[in-house]
Amino acid sequence: MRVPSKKGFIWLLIYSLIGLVVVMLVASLLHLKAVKDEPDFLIGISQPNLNEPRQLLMNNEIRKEAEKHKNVKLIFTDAAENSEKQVHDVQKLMKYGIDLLIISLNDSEKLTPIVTEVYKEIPVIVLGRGVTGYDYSLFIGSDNLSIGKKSGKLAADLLGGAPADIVEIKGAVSSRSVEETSRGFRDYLSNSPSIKADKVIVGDWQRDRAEDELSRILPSSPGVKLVFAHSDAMALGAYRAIDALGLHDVQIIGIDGLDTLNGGFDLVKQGVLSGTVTSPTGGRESIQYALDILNREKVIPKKIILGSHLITQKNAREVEAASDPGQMTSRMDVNTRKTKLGVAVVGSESSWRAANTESIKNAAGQDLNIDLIMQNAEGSQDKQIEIIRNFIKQKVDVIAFTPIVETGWDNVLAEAKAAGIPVILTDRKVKVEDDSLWTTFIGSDFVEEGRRAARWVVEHKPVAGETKIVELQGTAGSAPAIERRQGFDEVLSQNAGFRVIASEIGDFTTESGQQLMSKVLQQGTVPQVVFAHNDDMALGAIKAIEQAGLKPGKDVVVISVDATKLAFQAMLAGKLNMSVECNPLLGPQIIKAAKELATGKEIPVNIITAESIFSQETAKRDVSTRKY
Ligand code: GZL
Repeated sequence: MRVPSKKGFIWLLIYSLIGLVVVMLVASLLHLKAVKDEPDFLIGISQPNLNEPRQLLMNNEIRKEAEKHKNVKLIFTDAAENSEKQVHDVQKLMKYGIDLLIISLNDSEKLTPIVTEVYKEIPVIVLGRGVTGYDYSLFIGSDNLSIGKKSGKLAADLLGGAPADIVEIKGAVSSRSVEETSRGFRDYLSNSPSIKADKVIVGDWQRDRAEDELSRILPSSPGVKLVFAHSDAMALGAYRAIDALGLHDVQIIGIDGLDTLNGGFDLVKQGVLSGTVTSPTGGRESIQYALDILNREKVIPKKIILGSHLITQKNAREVEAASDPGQMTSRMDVNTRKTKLGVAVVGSESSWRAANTESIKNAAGQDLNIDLIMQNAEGSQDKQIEIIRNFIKQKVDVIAFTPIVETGWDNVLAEAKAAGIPVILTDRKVKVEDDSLWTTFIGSDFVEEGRRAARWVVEHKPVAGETKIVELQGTAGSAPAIERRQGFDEVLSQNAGFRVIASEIGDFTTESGQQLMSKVLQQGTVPQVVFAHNDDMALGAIKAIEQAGLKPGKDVVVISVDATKLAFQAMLAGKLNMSVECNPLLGPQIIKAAKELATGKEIPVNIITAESIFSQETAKRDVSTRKY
């Protein structure tokens, strides 16, 4: 082999060095890209205490879910039941530079200010006990009223109608979630006059405090046959007190149903508790949504309400088997066939409705694992029921529909349940005897929409004297009409100087808005404000106001709900003053929920969309961002 000349050797060395530099450069760029693609997220978790089993399990669920993601780091704090300390814990976490805060509040009122402050800088997920107001990214909790009702039913079933006194052990005083649980419990027991629940003690969520308080009152309360504790930890304390007093005819029920040693599930299997109602901690979901938020996923709900189930000595074993992943026989193998989703839409009603229907079609069309069957009820409940029955005959995997009105669904939903087909309520809720007839609700908080409308009127009071208001209601019996009116009246009743002089029933169409407003004006009354339950009726009212020779938006303030493009055009024209957002773009969440249900996965019982309000002042700025 010819030995390279000195000059040739030097060139060989130069080329080798260049090659080495290029390889190193590419490697570092790839590493940088990998690092860039996977930013590290630091998540702070602020716990009110760590002596409640529930909070400990919450942390374990958070850790377990976070371990699936290499780029997630966690910092936990424990406020030891002290609200001032929890405020300091949050401030300390902020100093560490966390990217997102997950907080379970020690006290809603005392912690709301710091949550509001933090929310101005980073996303905040509130777990379990809620804050007042809406200054947070996402709330994950349980339906306390429903849990209370389930507990009331459990108590009544266990007592079998025999006369009995009950001791209720509350978690805390003046906590909204505690009062909702207690209200649900007492609402149900109001059907059982032989049961008295006059004795109430407070256990501060602690086992030992519950034991001490109950030991104090039981000896002088011989009629007590059942103790209802707002947590299984306090229920265990109740058991220790009852056992120490040698009482054998007092039953105990709790809440949480944690599947841990001495958790409610375990205590029911041991026979210590007669039953409990599950209240999932939300720890797993908090990390899943935290990553959606940090990765800027497009659709983040405002509230996630997790389902709760009754655990008794009769069903504990089968519930355990059903919840064991090894036993879980998924309803279908999502990889082998598509999810057949039957959707019964309301029909043409408003521009909101059109956007809502389009959103579902688009989301289904973009998902290869969805086989969508969409049928139009043309505004008829009877037709909607007929469509649902057809879906049952076709053995669809999941049914989704917007109930045109709240009532009249018990039979057809019972048929769907009997056929083993989960039902998603989209946009509007139902009123049925048995809430297990539907699986999840995806939509808005209509009561809050009504409150927001009224708060705007109060803040923008058009006249010094009494403000006369005309309300144009949506379809009679529909959830949005009932609940928007409820929220509107609730806030107005807290403020003097406002009077609803007419509340007319429309049907969410432009025509009904115009007819109703004309009728009111022809009676000779000119209101200062018109509140229409949706934009379409507001646009109809605007036409009627103009026909009467008045200037909508000036002579008469007009506000509505939906915040559709038509509303923005009216606001830009100065004819509509404000519109409360009601987001129709539910398609992605509906498709996601349908696919999860089809595999037998449990999903939240309520998924509430995030919404705000839009006014004339900001319409020009916001109109370009609107998607419907
Ligand atoms: C609300 C929805 C209402 C809209 C109307 O979620 O049900 O029905 O506000 C629509 O525009 O017609």
